[in-house]
This record gives sequence, C-alpha cells and structure tokens, in this order.
Amino acid sequence: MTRKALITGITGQDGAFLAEFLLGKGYEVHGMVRRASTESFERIASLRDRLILHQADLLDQLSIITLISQVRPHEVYNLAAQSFVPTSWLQPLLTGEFTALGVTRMLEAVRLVDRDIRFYQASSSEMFGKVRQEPQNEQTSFWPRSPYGVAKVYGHWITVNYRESYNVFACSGILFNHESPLRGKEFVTRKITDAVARIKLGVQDKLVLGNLEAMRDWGFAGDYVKAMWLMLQQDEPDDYVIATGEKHSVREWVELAFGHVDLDWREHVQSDPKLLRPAEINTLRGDATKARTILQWQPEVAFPELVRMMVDADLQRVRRELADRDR
Ligand code: NAP
Ligand code: G4F
Repeated sequence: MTRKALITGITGQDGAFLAEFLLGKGYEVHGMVRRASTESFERIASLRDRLILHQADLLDQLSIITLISQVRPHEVYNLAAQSFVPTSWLQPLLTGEFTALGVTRMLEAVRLVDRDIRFYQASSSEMFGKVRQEPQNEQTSFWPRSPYGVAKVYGHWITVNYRESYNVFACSGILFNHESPLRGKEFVTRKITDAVARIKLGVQDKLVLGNLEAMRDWGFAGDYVKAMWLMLQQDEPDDYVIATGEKHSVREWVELAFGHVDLDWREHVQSDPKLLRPAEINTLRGDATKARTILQWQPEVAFPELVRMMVDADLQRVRRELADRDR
C-alpha cells in the first residue's frame, strides 16, 4: 500500500527538501498551505505536479481536523511555524499562536481522527538558548532566549505529553541550524551568500550584519530531513538531537563565503548594533550520538562545502536575474 505523508510548512525550506525526499521513497505527499493573495510556491515549483496541496492554517483548528480526516495520512510532519527569531520579539503573541499552540492543534487533530498516525514535531536547538552544557544532547535542560525559543519549548513538551497521555507515536526532532540554497534570505547564512553573489557581480557594495561572534552548529537541510523520516520509521517514538557536532562563528561564514569568490570581506562587511538581538544565544553545538547510534544517521555535507554550495547557487541565480533584466 502506498504510504501517505502530510507536511505542514511544505512551502518552506525543510518542507521542500522533505517533500522531494518522500516522493523519492514512493510516498503520496500532501502539503498544507495557507491562503495568501499571492501564492509563494517557488521552493516546490519543480515538484508541484507530484504534490497534493490543501488549504488550511495552524490558527484554524477545524481546518486541520478536516484536512487530516480527508487525507488520512500515515505520517504527519509538522514543519509549519513562525521560524524567524527576530520577528518573535516583534510578534510574540502570533509566534506563540503558530509555533506553540499550532502544535497542539495538530496533535488534537491526530488524536481525534486517528491515533495511529505517526507525528513529527520540528523542535529546535533554540530551546537550549543560554546553554547549560556543551555539547547539547537530549538530556540538556532548556533556557530559551526568545519568544520563538519559548514557543518551541512548549511545542516540544506538548509533543512529549501527547505521546505519554494518549500513546500517540509522536517524535520531537531537536534540530540545530540547517541551511541550503533554499534558506530564507533573512537568515544570516543566506543573507551572506546572497550578498556575496551580488557584490561579486557588481550590484551591491556593502553587507550589514549584527553579531559576528555568534556561533552555531550549521548543517545541510537535505541531510536533516532524512533524520525526520528515520525517526518515524522506528519501533518506538522518541526525541533526537540532530547536529553536526561542530560550531563555527558568523565571522567564519563571512570569511569563507567572500574568500570563495576571491573577495576581501573587510572591504564590504559592516556591523550594525541595530541588528543585535534583545537576548542573544552566543553559542550552540549539538551532540547527535543518539541519532547516530539508533537512527544510523549522520550528516554528509561538511561546513566548507555547505558555504560553497550556497555561494555558487546564489551566484548562478543572480547571474540569471541580471541576464533576464538585460534581455
Ligand atoms: P521556513 O522556511 O520559515 O518555513 C516555515 C513554513 O511554515 C512555511 O511553509 C510557512 O508558509 C509555514 N507557515 C507559517 N505559518 C503558518 C500557518 N499559520 N499556517 C500554515 N503554515 C504556516 O522554516 P524552515 O527553515 O523550513 O523550518 C521548518 C521548521 O523547522 C520550522 O518549524 C522551524 O521553526 C523549525 N526549525 C528550523 C531549523 C532550521 O535551521 N531551518 C532548525 C530547527 C527547527 P508560508 O510559505 O505561507 O509562509
Ligand atoms: O540565521 P539566524 O537568524 O538563525 P537563528 O536565530 O540561529 O535561528 C535559526 O536556527 C534555529 C535553530 O537553532 C531555528 F530554530 C530557527 O527557526 C532559525 O532557523 O541567526 C544566526 C546567528 C544569530 O546569533 C544572529 O544574532 O547569526 C547572528 N546574526 C548576525 N548578523 C544575524 C545577523 N542573524 C540574522 N538573521 N541577520 C543578521 O544580519
């Protein structure tokens, strides 16, 4: 029997990679999309005719129940969220509605419609915040440092709670930062690689960043969606940290990205205190031993390769845009 998966957040970075991965495994892939006056399906454009998309919203309980009743998926991947940390200070309530209560709405729908559905929750290393130990693993306590991080802690624990209360096969994947050419341009990695491409091609001069000393454990999104799927294929539901185990600073990203196209970053990068956060997470580094051992998962793309991949993709895209403009 063909397995059916439902992905919320299918139009986002991870949604696009996961949809492609599941189609490759022979799944019938359904995606939940929210209504907008203009569709933003660029990331899934090449998959569009192989996907079944449905309108529903994390804010609307009935729309989610109806969707799950109609699709009757075997697996649900809850990737939808307000995922940009700075916005969570500007819109803390909306972030809580989407990123925290949205998880309960998804779990309630699963509980009401079919408790055999396997459920994946997109949890985050942002939950570790002001880190209590290094590296962070599944036992490390949380100290979130943004409304986004606080909302994700709620989403994590409500997932654990539905597993323990209702025996739902619910897993929380605690994923560290993962990037790709599909990353939103407001996140620091893509902001850097987009700027590097534009500066190299002469259509931008400066790149203004915030905290260059922040350190993150950055992996490749294509590797991380495989871990999501592996979690739902186990005999027992559980929670897993997914990370590379290496940390690098924003400054290192900048150096490597500019260096890849033979530019000196010092001539182009400025730091603006306005881009500093009310509360920063200075450092994150994950310990994915559990995932390596039980899921047999490991990251394939190393840090320098990830930087080069993203710079090259942005160079290609900006070149194309310039050629189209001049045509
Ligand atoms: P993303 O690119 O920002 O995608 C977010 C998705 O959520 C988009 O498809 C968006 O739809 C959808 N969405 C937002 N609000 C919604 C609502 N009210 N109803 C329905 N859909 C809604 O995020 P991502 O990087 O792919 O991350 C996927 C998930 O993993 C998120 O939950 C994120 O918080 C979490 N996470 C990400 C990372 C990372 O490093 N990427 C690390 C840990 C955890 P629109 O296209 O309509 O905006
Ligand atoms: O790229 P970022 O905005 O990602 P952040 O805040 O770590 O969050 C991402 O990863 C989380 C996993 O830990 C996800 F849960 C979350 O959804 C999201 O995908 O910022 C990374 C670091 C921060 O320390 C920030 O202060 O880069 C620093 N930074 C320095 N200059 C900047 C900038 N960040 C952004 N976005 N823009 C800058 O100009």
